[in-house]
Amino acid sequence: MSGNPTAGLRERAIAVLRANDRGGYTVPAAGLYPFQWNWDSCLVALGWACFDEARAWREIETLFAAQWPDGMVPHIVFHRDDPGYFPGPGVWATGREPASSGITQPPVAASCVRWMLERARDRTTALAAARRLFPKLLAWHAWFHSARDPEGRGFVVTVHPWETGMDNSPAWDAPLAAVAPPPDLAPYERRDLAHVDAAQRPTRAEYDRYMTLVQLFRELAYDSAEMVARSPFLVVDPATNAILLRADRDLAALAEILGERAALPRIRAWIARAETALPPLLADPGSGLWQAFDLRAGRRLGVRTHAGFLAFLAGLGETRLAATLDRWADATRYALSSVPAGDPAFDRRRYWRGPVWPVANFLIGRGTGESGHVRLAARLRRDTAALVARGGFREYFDPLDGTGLGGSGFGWTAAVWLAWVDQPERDRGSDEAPDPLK
Ligand code: 9WN
Repeated sequence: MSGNPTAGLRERAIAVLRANDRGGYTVPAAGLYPFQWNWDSCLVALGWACFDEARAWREIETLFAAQWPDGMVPHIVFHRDDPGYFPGPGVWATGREPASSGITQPPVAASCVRWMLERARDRTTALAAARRLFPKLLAWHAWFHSARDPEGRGFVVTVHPWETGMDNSPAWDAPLAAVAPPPDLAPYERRDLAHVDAAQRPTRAEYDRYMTLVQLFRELAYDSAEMVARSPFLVVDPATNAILLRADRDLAALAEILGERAALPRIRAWIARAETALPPLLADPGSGLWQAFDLRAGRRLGVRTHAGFLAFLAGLGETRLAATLDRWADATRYALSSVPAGDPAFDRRRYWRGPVWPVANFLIGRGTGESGHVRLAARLRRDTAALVARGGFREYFDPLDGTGLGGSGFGWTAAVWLAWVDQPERDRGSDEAPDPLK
């Protein structure tokens, strides 16, 4: 329809995924991110599932082909080398086949597999793929709940900002300040700045600390127990924990559907432990916002970021958190800024320190919608639609004027369009249902 700003975007989103397809896996953005990233791939599969289900399943299976013997699924798989990104396989030097990094990323896979299975038109292919994936998903979750929660306390720990997927979030400023780059830190050259304006990326000081941690983990031969024992950066990330709890619930649902009932007691125990441990550890008493906890300093960090709203995705968002979200959204032209406007850390164009991320809007929108806050969910969806219609499939956006930022032709932004923004009402929660806030 002429005059409709969203006309043609479905076709353009499909074209983005096809252009980023490297044969079995999808790069997040050509040039800037030339490999397979863990949570990008799982979310991108939701986009593929809207027009090519077989290809969607292949995306997730390709990722899990790089699973480590201990169950860990790496944050990057280097199917082939590419000089356009740093640090590449030679720097990580994990000695794995296929080559991969030695840290992980938020575990969205089980949730994506469940969504894909429940919507599948081709049930036979979907059931077969889900059956193959189930033991691998279970092994990854088991790794999280043991290697990253060795004392069984009900929360998992994170050893590198890259594991959170929200690299330069202001939540990591204090714990990262405690990471001292050694005098022998190997010299390196960043490649991201060849693709994106430096004002929209992490700083040199942050990269020095990212690389200090990589160098340490390499020296520790990527031994999980050693990494947790020795990493100077050790945090409880609200995003990773909320996503894992949600993924555990989806894994339990998968176990029911697939007849894998023997796994249920174990999964239910993980869920029960997390439900008890997470709210008192992470929720700010005033706002209900989940905030990162610094285990080395022994304190909740008190830093406000959009990650805290993922409590909804975990099924643990309180009513006062919805009121907090409402106020936060009102403070910018486009919701949801990654840091609240007016906060001293707010930096409208710098990556995870202010911009709106469509992928975060999707996860938070899902959670709020399912928790009954449908007006908030509809708002996140509407603003995401407006940003993409205005600026294209960018990595992130300025929350004040909507300028598109970071990478272009971005995989998970296209996927979020296909799997959420462009979906019929039944798949995104009714915009008309009663809102508990009203
Ligand atoms: C480091 C690919 C990834 C995302 C992360 C995002 C960014 C990488 C980087 O890009 O991180 O893993 O080099 O900046 O922060 O969430 O998965 O899109």
